[in-house]
Amino acid sequence: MRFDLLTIFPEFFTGPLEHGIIRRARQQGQIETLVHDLRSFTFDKHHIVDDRPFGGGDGMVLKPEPLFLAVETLLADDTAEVAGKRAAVVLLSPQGRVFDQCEAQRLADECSRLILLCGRYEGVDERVVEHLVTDEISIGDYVLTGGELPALVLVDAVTRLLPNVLGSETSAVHDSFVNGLLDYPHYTRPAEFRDWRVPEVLISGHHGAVAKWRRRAALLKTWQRRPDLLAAAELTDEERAWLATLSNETASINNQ
Ligand code: 9D3
Repeated sequence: MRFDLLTIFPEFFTGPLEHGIIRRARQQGQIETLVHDLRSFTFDKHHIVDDRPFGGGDGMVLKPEPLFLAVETLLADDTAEVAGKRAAVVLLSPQGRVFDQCEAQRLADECSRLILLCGRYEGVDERVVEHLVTDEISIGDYVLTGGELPALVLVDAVTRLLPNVLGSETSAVHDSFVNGLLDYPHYTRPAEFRDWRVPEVLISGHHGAVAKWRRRAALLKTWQRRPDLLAAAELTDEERAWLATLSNETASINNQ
């Protein structure tokens, strides 16, 4: 996968891509990350990339010309093209579809290249959205100062899903969210720390009992914190019945 990051703050990306799994994926040639300064696609003395909004109002808007020139220049270099895979032109913006694991998987599967446009200021000229961008993505309902951090989130989430990036020991197949539930609690040594003991079943060496405890613990945590996830999760009839008993117990406590 080739990532092209288009930004007015290219230095933002020196550092975050140089650690851990992303760094290893780069060293092994599974991803390429190229950072481009949007200002280098201007021709005026001051390298202006923004202007005041037509119709008035606060803030500045990213001009269309540098963005079109940059993306069209990048697309003209098709050396990393892969048959059957597309290049996505992604605008990171608060108006985008909210990014989730499904979307990360879709981009990892469908694309050989992601051109990531990092917005700044109040927004981007709408002609960019209509005629250049293929995917408009937000990372959640909170206000950031620009699209750079969201672009890094996307690089991270997509890279770890590419073939052979994760070792078998940390395979993405076992991901929380892939089975539709939150993760179960984890413990390591010591078995007792400040009077707090690790659940005995985890020390028992009984693999079947451990698996059952983890599944129940994941269900319980999901029910407590993210009940919205349970609707789409694959649960057995027995598990649904057990969750119903939790709801009934809570209801009877609330009604006391
Ligand atoms: C007053 C209207 N605001 C839109 C909700 C203005 C505005 C806020 C923040 C315009 C741009 C930004 C900068 N944010 C992003 O570019 C951004 C973002 C975000 O703020 N939250 C979650 N995902 C993303 S992706 C890009």
